[in-house]
Amino acid sequence: MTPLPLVPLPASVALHAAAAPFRLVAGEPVAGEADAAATWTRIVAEVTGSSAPEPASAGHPAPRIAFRLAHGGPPESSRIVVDAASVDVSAPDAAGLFYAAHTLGQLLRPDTDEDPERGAGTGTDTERDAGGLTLPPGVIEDAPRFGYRGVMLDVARHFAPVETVRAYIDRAAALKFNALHLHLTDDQGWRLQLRSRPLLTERASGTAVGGDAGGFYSTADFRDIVAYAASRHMTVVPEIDVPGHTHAVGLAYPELVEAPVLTDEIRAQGGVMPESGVPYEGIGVGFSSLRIGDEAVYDFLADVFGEIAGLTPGPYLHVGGDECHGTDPEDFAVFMARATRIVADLGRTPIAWHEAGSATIDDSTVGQYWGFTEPIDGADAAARAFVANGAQVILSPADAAYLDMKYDEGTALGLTWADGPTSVERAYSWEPVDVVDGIGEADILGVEAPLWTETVRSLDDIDTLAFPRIAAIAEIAWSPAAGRDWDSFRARVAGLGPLWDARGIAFFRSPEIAWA
Ligand code: TNX
Repeated sequence: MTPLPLVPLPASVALHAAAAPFRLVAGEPVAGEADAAATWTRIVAEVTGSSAPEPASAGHPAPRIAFRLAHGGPPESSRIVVDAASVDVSAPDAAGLFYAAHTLGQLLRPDTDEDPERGAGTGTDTERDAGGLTLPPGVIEDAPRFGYRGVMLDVARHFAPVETVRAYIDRAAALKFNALHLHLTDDQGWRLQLRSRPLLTERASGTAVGGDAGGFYSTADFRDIVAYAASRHMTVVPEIDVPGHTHAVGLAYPELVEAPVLTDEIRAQGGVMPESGVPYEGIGVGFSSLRIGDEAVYDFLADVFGEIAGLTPGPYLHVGGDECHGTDPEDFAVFMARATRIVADLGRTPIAWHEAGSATIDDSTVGQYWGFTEPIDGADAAARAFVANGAQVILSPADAAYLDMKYDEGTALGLTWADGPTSVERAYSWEPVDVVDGIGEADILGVEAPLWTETVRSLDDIDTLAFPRIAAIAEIAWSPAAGRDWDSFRARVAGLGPLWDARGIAFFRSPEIAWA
């Protein structure tokens, strides 16, 4: 039997196979929490392909579908009970109801009842099925494994307009991700307007990798993204990547940056050598640094992080700290200690890439591990340092969770540095507690799938690299470890093709999946 296309797999699914399904009726009213009811109405509209949700028509009896806030259960959890007569969803919070609505959305299927008496899919105006859709009867209980389930979008290598970010928020939230990490700055551009430092976007946002057009978010745009994310139960994690990845800062404030250091990696690329004061359009890393011994740099950080803290209510501010190949380790340690303390003093929790574990960072700093699923080069020791401080880690193993890797050698988009291409199976087949020795369940804040955009120029490009691997990471972040299985996953994700098509997602029809 074809399994239900549920991804991420809920904690428990008990279907009543022999019982009659619930048959949706177009425009029928939905009771309960308004936000979840609106989410549900929007999902039904997407699946039926109607541009606007059907208005509730007169003549309906009492609502048969309810989204209720009810005590009990961990945050974001829910209970769904479907029978022929009703759909009852209860949860302790609005996020739980929201995720349950998306679970139900994955379960909507065409009514296959051939009974001419019922006239499935046809009928009169008031009693017409909503596109002839049904929900299978049963009980689904759900709760997330990890509290932090992130996606990262690099808007520095290529800028993504607000509409694209909104679309990615919708896509990720539907898979129960609750954090959007925005990589807002890098060598190629500074993408967030700040009143305290206006030259950053005036002088350092105009271009992107390959000389493509740049762009930036006005503070109003950024607030819009934060609010839109909140409406989808996602928190925005802004990243200002320092002290490396800061060539663009030098276009605005040359006195704050060192001259580019030509690392072997940059030299090996040939051609695109970074030059002080000239926008960088290549994809090399590790050549730039803020001037670590200069007090003006810390005034800059206080301005930047202080202003961003005022623009976003989320608990986290990401300070970067990756790939400072040209920086002396002691200087790096001094810098990361001060940068994380500036964020902690703002009342926020700093996040840093795992390299910062080597420094005496603020104890509250969360580490983001981007080493491999089998750690090399001491990345595991760096990650353990955050836990030794009493903090947690976010796992983003590059050879599994990086959505910007090619699927196979033939993929047009993407990179291959993380131990070659990343198949869907590889993206799925890793277990968080098995990555770093000494880092167990309680030490893991969550899991994040970064999408770096050196090769990514559009929403279609994002879709092609992210889908279906983003669904694999969603399941690792959400579902109980015990129920996870590659063959089960590939069979379930196959059934999501029609829903993704209905949403306009340009997913990669990976040959690893027998698409419906
Ligand atoms: C490594 S992983 C980076 C990024 C690149 C990415 C490309 C990490 C913290 N830094 O600067 O964009 O590889 O896959």
